Amino acid sequence: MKTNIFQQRLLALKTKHAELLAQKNTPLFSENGIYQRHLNPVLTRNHIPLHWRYDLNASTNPFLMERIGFNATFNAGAIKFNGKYLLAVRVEGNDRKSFFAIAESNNGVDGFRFWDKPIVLPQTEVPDTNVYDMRLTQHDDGWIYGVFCTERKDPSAPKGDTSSAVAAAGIARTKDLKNWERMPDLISTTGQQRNVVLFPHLVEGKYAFYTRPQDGFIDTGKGGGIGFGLSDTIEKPEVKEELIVDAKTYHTIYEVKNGLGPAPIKTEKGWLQLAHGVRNTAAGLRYTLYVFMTDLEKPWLVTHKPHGHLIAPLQSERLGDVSNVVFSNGWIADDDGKIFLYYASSDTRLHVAATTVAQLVDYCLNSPQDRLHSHLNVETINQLVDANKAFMHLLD
Ligand code: M1P
Repeated sequence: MKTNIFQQRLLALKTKHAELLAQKNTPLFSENGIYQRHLNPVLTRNHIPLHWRYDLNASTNPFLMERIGFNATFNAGAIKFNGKYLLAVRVEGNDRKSFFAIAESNNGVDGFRFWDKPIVLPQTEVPDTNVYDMRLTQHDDGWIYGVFCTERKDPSAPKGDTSSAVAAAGIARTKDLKNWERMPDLISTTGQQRNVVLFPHLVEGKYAFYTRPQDGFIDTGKGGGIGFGLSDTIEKPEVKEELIVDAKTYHTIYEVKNGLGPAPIKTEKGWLQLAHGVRNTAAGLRYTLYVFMTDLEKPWLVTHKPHGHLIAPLQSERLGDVSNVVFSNGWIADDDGKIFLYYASSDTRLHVAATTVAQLVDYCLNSPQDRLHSHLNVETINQLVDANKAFMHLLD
């Protein structure tokens, strides 16, 4: 009887899992013409390998029940490696702990499969309680760096406070994405750090980091904004000074906070940068994604910044563990100019949007800026309306 249950469930689980992994993705019509969403998420918790979840021994698991449950697959770093599209996925267990696991696809839009085991991340002297949101950078020094958030309980929290935490930038490096060497956490003098990204080149002979200084674990306080700082070495990473590249600003989509997404993409016109902006609403925080461009020689100087968000949570993306959130820390630029932008929705599952370097550069160069006041933004709309007078027949 029990063997029967085991066998029936095994067949059903294998069939459903194989169907999910074989699911093809389709680009959707793009109303804005800037990027194409895709029909299916590229990764959900159901993509997680069965051998991570089930004890497959019929004598110790006669009902073939899940022994280890997983809650979400989201916020992934991304890199093209040996011709494959690889994601360093934030996998979150039912126990709330996140870890990293590599998933691989041949085409970047479907067929993502996790490697055999999650990444084994070496620890520093003070072990991480939780790790998340790894940004991958192929650095000129030959290493692939993963910079991520490491979170630990705040040692100065008063007795009974079981929530206060300290966030810092953890750093690990690899040559094959399988074996990782841990470096010390980044030292900075500007409080807590999440959303830290390593720039791919040395700047003034130093390792360059985009940072996100903030006073507390949740509150940005006086801090906030996307920062930029230099470290003499990567073996003892420390930024002593941080310039603010893109500040949080009143009545914008990044009023409460913002943070850089993946490492920037180099183009002839400048560095393409992807970031998230956060604003408050009666329904809680709303996270959207925006793009801007920085100077080629001075990657801390913003040269172009289209108004508002590029991607906001839409339809079913709006629902999940942390609703009304899109977040990205990974994109891949192919040699032919295609860009696959991986974004997670509501801290639950991972999607892909496809675009090109040419489209995002055009978007940055030719979209109006947010002039920070309604009446000025109306002026901008009316300038377009007036310029379009000669072309109105096209809409007949
Ligand atoms: O829940 C939304 C996001 O919140 C944090 O981002 P930030 O530090 O910018 O507020 C992170 O925990 C991120 O992983 C999460 O998606």
